Amino acid sequence: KLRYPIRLNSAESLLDHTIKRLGGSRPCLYDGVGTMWTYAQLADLANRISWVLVDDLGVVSGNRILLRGPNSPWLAACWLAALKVGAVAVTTSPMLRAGELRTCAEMADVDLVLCDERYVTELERAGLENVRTITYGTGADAELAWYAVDKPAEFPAVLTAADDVALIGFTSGTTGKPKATMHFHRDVLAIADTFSEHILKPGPDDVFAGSPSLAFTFGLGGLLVFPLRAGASTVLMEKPSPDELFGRLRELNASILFSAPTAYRSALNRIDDFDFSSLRRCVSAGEALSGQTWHAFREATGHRLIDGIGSTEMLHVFVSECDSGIRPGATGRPVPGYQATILDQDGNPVEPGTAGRLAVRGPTGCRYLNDDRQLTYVQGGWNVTGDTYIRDEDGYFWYQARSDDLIVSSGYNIAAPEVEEALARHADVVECGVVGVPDEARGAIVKAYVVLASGVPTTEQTAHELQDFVKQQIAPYKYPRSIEFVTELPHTHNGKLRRSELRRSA
Ligand code: 3SK
Repeated sequence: KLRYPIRLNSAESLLDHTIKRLGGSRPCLYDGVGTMWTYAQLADLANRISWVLVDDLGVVSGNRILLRGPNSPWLAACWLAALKVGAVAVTTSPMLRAGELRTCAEMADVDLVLCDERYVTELERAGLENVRTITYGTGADAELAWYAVDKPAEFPAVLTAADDVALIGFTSGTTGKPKATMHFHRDVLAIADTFSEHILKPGPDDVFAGSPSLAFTFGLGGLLVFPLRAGASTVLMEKPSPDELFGRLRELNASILFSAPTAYRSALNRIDDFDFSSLRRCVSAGEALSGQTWHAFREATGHRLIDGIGSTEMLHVFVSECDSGIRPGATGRPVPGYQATILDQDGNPVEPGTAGRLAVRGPTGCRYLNDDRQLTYVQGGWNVTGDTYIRDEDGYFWYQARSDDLIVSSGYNIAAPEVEEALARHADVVECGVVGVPDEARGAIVKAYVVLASGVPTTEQTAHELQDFVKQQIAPYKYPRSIEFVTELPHTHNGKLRRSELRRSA
């Protein structure tokens, strides 16, 4: 069982304690374009930002600071500073549009926004009232650098409690209304001391790399928390495509890679262009990894992909396996520190071999902010996920399907109703229904069935116009890659759309 002191500031543990242990001159963050930050340099910047937050911006413990920007050393420093001053870091995807940003800011009751200077337009469009925005980054106009320049390089971390909220992360709900999940300071360390410690087993010489955003807790753990906890270094590139990332692994000397099955599958098509020889660990999560992809990757590279399932609710991965413990096609067994079971519809455990809902408990757990869905997610002490699994006699967990209307496409969770809502705002759309359909490259893609207003041509041009329209309304990765025009949609007796029927005909 993990034990942490009652008073704990996770940013202090990750930064100051690592520096005490290993010294400040070790490499810490590489931005992928020429600048390497040592631990001392990152601490210096995070401390100066901490002073700005407290002295210039009046931040006090418990204030919520929304962070917006792509992966970068500045984003990492802002996140660490927010935690150091006892505030709550509210991480958001840089792809969010104005309406989505407004929803997140309102749900989290945000007091301040720290925004990458290149990402302010949508934030301005969001029109947040009584919320100050400070821009950060390396450009001449970025405000935070100006405030920080004459601040002290040391900042004594606020003595937060282990159970104080450190972080709010968002996850898309099945209704399209996002859910805000709260995580304590001890949770931040617990994900490193469970999955990372037992499955990745990192040391100071490891170099972490990957493409997930720090706004997704998968990326936050894999590209920031795990490396800092181990005194290792990490590469924070801005939105690298899989090809770009895989093409640079050797040059970056990357040893631990965080990616998704879609990217590993696409790498297999061009395997001779990539050099995976510096890697020690390849993590695959965010969507189901097939045994077929696992074997093909092993054959092509010699590496055993490490599959894992986690959730924003649980902060990171809770079922996984490594080395010779891996069974291709199975997600794995509960990570040490976690327990997992399969429950039937009434919440009772089922026998091995029977499909049911995966439920988990351990040092982290679901705490929704102000959301009734807490009552369905946590039942009898178990966190009941939205995934259907089978456990075999040996305790391995095998993924079967999503239990709800969430579409997992290239690792992105996309709520069907949210895409429907965006499409339905178009004047030519009378009605629409959105489902996920299997796709070899992406796991699934978003498909929309659309009833058009009379006289509107059912052409490719109309489909493109609708796709562009959706991209303007919500984060572009949510747009329907496939659109089929129909004359009517199936409904239940009380008028609800029958997505299950659309799924069957897809
Ligand atoms: O499996 C996932 O989707 C996930 C979500 C959050 C954090 C970590 C993971 C693997």
